[in-house]
Amino acid sequence: MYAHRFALETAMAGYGFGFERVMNCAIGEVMSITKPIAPLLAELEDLLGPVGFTTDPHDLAPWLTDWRERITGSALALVSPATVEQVSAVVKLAAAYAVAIVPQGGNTSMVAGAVPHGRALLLSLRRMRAIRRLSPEDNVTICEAGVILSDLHDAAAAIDRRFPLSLGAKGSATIGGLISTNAGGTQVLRFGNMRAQLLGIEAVLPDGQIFSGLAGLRKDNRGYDLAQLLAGAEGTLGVVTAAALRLVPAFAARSVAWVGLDSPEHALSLLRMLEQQLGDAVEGFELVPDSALQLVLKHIPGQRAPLASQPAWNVLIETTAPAGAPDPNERLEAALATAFEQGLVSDATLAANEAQATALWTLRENISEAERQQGGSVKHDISVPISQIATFMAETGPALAGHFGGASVISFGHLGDGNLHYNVLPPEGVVAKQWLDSHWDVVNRFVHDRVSACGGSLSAEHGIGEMKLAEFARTADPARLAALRAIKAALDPTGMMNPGKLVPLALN
Ligand code: 2HG
Ligand code: ZN
Repeated sequence: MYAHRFALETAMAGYGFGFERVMNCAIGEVMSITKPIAPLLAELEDLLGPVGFTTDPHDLAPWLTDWRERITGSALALVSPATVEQVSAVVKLAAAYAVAIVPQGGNTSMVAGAVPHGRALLLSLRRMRAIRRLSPEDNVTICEAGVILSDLHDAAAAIDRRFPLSLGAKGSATIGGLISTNAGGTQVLRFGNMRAQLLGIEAVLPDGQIFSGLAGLRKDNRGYDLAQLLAGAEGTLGVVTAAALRLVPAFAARSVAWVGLDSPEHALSLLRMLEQQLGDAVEGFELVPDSALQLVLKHIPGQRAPLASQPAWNVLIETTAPAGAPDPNERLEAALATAFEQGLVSDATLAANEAQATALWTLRENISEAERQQGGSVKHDISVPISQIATFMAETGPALAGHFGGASVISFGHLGDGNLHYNVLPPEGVVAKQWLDSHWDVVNRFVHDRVSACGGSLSAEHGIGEMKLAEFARTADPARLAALRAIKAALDPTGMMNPGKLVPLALN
């Protein structure tokens, strides 16, 4: 679909897999010239064996297209090392043969952050799935990069702890991918994003060295923080192989409510009121417009609307309580009753048990999937100062509809973080795919310009990947871009790590 803009490859056929010239334009340097590929593949096969190495197109195919099915790439091979030493050996071999490395976890990126192109090895971390340590004394876990998020949730629960980050893709997203994108999700309000959970990292740097920082120290001021540098780096500075992550106490009880209201302004007032009354018991506060709920009810089997009244806006609220604290249901119910009297809330239901609580979260967590089944959208993952959200929404939606012939917006998500998924759907009656292809860039620019005018960000939690690279380059402060490029060039001078993602090409 998209031409690959960053790796120029000139095949010089005739020698086994051919000679290729690779220019990594992401940092504007020639990575290397002319090396045959066949001996590299033979060495990788020797190193990793049949379980860890394949060039079979059927094995590669599922991992070459991004989750949104907009970009399909290619790779020389899929390599799946089982240890950090093997990752290091793979990186050294790739460097010696001037081949790029594209690390991949669950392939759930919303911005095509892990699609390889051309002369690249797709490096899957999915075989590195050990939870090396779970310590209730330290409140720390050491997890390998391929651990699936929901498996970590289960493991922490077994020792009466919690890993306090969750999101819709928890059944397939991996710890390495979550770190590499500095993922957010639905508990950032109380616990912060992935960077806030990170106490240390093990990673293979572009020269093949293994950096091991897994002591799980809560304080460590030895200069630049490599763990935080690799978090959100999208695999462009090295391969995250394991991490030390913080755990928090398990809660004794939770209360989950689905609340109907008239406007995002009311939702924000409700959040501030709940924070006053319930403090940091408020863990989740997710904005869901009726349009998003209707898509979920249409496309996801077995769902039903939580409220009979069909309000224009909803919020999903979760509060928790530790052992011995007052019943969170009673506290939330009382707070919502006050909100009702104040005219902030029009309708509400509280989950009566865990099954109902899970059913309410299922509605929220399936918005992306429902939108995908509807035919997709031009997605935006924006953040603006919280106080400007309501105005931003009130002005941008009608302006978009006017400008783009009835295009509509589904705007949902993490209101308390100032982070909206501001997704633009094609007008009624057009062929969705055609409309999306022809309007993608112009709709992006329209929305991002308004976000920039508010001092906001075009990527709150999904990263830049390949899909947002051009817009990032267009809108970013030159000083930010210069620093990004300098860091990239210092740690990965040949540009072999996930080229064409995150770091825009310098135009001289
Ligand atoms: C969510 O909050 C995810 O559900 C996905 O970040 C957002 O699909 C989206 O736009
Ligand atoms: Zn989100």
